[in-house]
Amino acid sequence: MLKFDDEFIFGTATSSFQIEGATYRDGRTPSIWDEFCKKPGKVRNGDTGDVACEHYIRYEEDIELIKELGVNSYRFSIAWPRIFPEQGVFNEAGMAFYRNLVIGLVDAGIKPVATLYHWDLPMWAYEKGGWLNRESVVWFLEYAQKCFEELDSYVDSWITHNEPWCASFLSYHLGVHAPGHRNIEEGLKAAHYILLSHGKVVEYYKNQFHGQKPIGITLNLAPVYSASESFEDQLAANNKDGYTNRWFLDAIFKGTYPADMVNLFSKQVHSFSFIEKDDLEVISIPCDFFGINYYARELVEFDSLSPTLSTEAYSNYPKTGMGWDVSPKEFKELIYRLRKEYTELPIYITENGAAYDDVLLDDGRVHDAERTKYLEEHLQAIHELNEDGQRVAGYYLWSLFDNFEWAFGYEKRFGIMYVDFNTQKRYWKDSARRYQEIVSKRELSMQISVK
Ligand code: IFM
Repeated sequence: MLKFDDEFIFGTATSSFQIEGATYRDGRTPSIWDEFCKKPGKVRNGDTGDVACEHYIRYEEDIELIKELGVNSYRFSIAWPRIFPEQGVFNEAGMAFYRNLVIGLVDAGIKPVATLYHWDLPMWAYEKGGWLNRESVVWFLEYAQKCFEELDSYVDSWITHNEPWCASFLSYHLGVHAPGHRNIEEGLKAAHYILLSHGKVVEYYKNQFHGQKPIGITLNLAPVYSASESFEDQLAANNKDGYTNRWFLDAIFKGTYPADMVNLFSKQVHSFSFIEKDDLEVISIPCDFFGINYYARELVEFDSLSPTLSTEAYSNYPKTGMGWDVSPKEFKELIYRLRKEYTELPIYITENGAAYDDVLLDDGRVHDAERTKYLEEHLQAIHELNEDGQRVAGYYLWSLFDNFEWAFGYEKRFGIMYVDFNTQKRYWKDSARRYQEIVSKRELSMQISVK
């Protein structure tokens, strides 16, 4: 019987663009994702966020669902273009939605965790250079200040950025996410300004706003392993780790960028002058907790043609519907490493979950045994980590609903609630029932059968 103590937070997570829909309601203006969706070939099936899960109009019934699930906390994100549809123009109607949401959550006994940026950069900001313009730090601070002013009394904790790696490298270097640029120097610049905006916001919140709620950042981390013990494959693993993990971890926890990666990037980057004196001091300002989104390990081998000299290697692990390795053991190794090399802060797993090809049966059931197993295995890993004193303070299952999975559109289903996108009806998958059971008993007994 694996028991979770009373302080452990069980939660579930979503993000604004992925579930809200109503992209033109109440004064919202387009984000980079609205525009990206319109570009042929960028998002599967030409899917858009226009309707998504209609959470913007169904949020009250969704709060009921979260309440029935029984979790302690709900993590959501705020859509910047709803709050500032134009530069410097505050939109009360957009803010009212989030105020109603957090009040509804608090009334239902659910702790709201608000993420300020989960990738829906307003188009007006993009048109002024987006995250490649150092001014973006000022725009983001202005937006954050307004969110603190309006919502701080209801919100339980704040997350500045979700997965800066995706918002920078995946978006400005690899071109997979909006705005779809392919330039390594831009990737580094965007990462730097995003991290700087994080630091500035935390500094403001703690020193000027005197906010009392915990504030932190969420990184997506993937422990990287070498496909063989060859010198070349190990070099590949080192570089991939630098690109995915250390570039962000070192900046946030050590106030520096890893020298080996600066050397590697300098082959293609003409100038690092965008990194100004004192920036890294701001970026590494102490936070109150550290958020980690964990999905899978990475196995790599040498590839002389890649900028990091690495490419994905064949792995015989079981896979999720994204083709990602199911790897709870490596998740534990990641946490041990973070404790050893980076931080003593409370760690929250702010996302963890899996996409599978779910089938909605005529009786309204979805038998997602693989997702249920994935959930159990990762919760078991957390339990083991905590038994060993690693202090993982909470777990947010990704995701509450099937939703807009970025470049994959609605094709990949991560939800524990199945969403029929034709009717917008939500159905409890078996994994949702299982999570409900675990949360209510605060224990994980592998013998408990799935209802
Ligand atoms: O859906 C995303 C989420 O927006 C950020 N973290 C990873 C999830 C699954 O890909």
